[in-house]
Amino acid sequence: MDLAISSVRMHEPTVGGLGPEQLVHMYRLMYLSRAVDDREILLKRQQKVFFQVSGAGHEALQVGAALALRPGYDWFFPYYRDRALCLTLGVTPTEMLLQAVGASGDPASGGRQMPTHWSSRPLHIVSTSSSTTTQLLHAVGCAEAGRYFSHHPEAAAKADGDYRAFHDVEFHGDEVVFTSLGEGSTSQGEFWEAINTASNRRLPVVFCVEDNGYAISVPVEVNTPGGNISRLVANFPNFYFAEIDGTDPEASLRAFQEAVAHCRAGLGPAFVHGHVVRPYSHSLSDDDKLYRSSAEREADAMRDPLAKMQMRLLREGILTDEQINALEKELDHEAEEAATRALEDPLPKVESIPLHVYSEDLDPASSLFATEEVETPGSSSAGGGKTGREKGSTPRTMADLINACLHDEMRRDPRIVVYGEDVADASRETALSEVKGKGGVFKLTAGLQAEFGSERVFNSPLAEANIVGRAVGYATRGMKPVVEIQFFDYIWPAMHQIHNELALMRWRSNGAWAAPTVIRVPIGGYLTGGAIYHSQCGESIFTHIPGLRVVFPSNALDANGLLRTAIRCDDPVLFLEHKRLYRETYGRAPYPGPDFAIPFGKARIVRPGTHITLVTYGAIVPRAMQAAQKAQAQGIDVEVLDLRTLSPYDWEAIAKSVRKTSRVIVAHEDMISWGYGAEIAARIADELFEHLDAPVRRVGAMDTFVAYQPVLEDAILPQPETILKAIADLQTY
Ligand SMILES: Cc1ncc(C[n+]2csc(CCOP(=O)(O)OP(=O)(O)O)c2C)c(N)n1
Ligand SMILES: [Mg+2]
Repeated sequence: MDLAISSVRMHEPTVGGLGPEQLVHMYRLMYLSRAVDDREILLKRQQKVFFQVSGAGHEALQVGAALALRPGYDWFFPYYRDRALCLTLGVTPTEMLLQAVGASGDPASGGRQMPTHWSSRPLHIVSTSSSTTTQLLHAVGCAEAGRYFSHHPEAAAKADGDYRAFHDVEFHGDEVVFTSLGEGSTSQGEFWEAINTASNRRLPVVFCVEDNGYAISVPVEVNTPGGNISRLVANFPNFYFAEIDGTDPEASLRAFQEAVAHCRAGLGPAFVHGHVVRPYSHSLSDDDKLYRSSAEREADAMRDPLAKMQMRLLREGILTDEQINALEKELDHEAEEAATRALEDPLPKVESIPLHVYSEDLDPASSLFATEEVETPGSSSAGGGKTGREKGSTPRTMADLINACLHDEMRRDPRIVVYGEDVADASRETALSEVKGKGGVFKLTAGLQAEFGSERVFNSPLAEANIVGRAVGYATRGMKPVVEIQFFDYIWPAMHQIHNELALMRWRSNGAWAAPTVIRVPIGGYLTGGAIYHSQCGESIFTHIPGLRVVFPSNALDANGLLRTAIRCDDPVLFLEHKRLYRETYGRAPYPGPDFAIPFGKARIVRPGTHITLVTYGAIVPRAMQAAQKAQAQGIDVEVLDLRTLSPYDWEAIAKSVRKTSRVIVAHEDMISWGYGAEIAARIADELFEHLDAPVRRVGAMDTFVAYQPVLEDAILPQPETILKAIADLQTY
């Protein structure tokens, strides 16, 4: 009997009962998974491993799932309990233990992630985090990307000069995406956001709920009304549903084979709910004796899938006692050997820490993006030309030039999709022939759906985590999602995805995966009536996230050139668009043509001066200019520096100016305390102290939210007079 792990694949539907070879194969995988867990627990007790969470009790369900799928063909977004799943897919015990000991050879993360935080490019296991449920939306976006490529195979072609040069695309028309989670995690909103879109778009996603009855110490009935998630999801359209005994590998295999067949046939997603047990507590940091009765724990032990399967093999005469013992001994030895190899591996080098925070392949600050040129009015055709693609001389608004950039880039790059709330012209396509189209609440995406079709430009559900989570999935497949969050004030439901997933994907996978995405976000106040929930800033919260680029243009031309760089670059970018600047007279510019780009990290001297440096960005730029003009009348010559991008930012430009003027103000619209200016001011004080003739000053909003009544709004937000006063004070210091 051939017991090699890779020798028995069962992704084709099995007919009749499983044969002895298949049953032994499953037992082998289940036992090896447990043996690796036990070895890891031993290493943890010896303090050679620093965390342990096991897959014990879930093995049968997972082996059945993995055998129904095709590693390296289908796609996988598992969670931390999925050791038996990943083992069956082809992750080796050595690879698992390399991660557990934090070795440099850990192929999933190079010593950056806890054990069981899976990732394997060859097997199509996309890097997973510790956050429960975020992976489900990635699975949804991944399935959408697979479908998109199969409809548009030309989009898979590589291209030089942008992120595509570094993202190979693989796809199969009948590929399936697998994702899993615990029953407690079904309480997360993102679970419902994921099944919403999978159902609505009939996506080939298999959702697997591994129901062990507890979320750490919280029993299922506390998380799930009625105690059974299958009952709650039963009315979602297009799904295949199965609720099974997840301690029975044969039942599991059959359910997953049917689920996968449903998905491959294009009928929609599948939901397999397996009831499993958790014999080892939640993790080694937990002791379930603290909250579970002994009767309950004993009943669970009776359902241990390993013990059950062993009994079956004996009962059906498939293996003798001796054969089982020999097999288990062999597998224990395999786990032990794997541990020895893992412990021999060198530790990661401390110098490697900054690697893969951002793309190592494409630097958005590089000269590749320096096509910036000075426009000479009248030098080219008027108003952007009839096609809107020729350079023009008619000044256009920031809104126009952002919209023009989106049109240009979508024409150029078939991997771009645009979606968000209200961004389509009309979701009901039949209306398109008679209506003008919505194209975003600020009209920034107007005409994109009409030009590029509903497969590339569409409305999302009203759910911000859904928007960003799906983008992560799209981007890991090599697509370029350019999504919109309708207002900065409502970005917070997406914060978990931005902070823990989007920005971290590259670093946590040690460069194996990345999620280059553009999130466009209208931001800011000065709207007269915008009030608390339509005026927020808060950019420093995002510049505090390693891995994320943050851009904040102050005028139409910069917005056009920086958006182009954002779209072509290889990192996730938060692109902040000030609502007040969208249609202002200030900062209009002629259309600069379809290849105009501005590198990140290059400030612009908006106004040269010699007495005081004023570092700013966004809507403060025109206000600072007003203040600087008034200061000039008082004999103070202010140099105004527009940072344009906040992460990276142009330290050289700041330092050069401060060395010249010896006095500096950092001004922004956001609140002063803990704001973006605090970091810049601290660095100036730290590195340029000997060049300063006065303390570093900050100007910003009061430490409150923005009020509705214009009198209050005016007082809360910094005005040209506020800036002028700071200038005058600093000059006389
Ligand atoms: C978003 C988030 N909140 C809280 C946690 C901490 N946490 C880790 S596992 C867990 C319980 C998960 O229970 P369940 O979904 O049933 O999965 P199980 O561990 O039982 O397989 C919690 C609360 C987390 N990792 N992520
Ligand atoms: Mg659970």
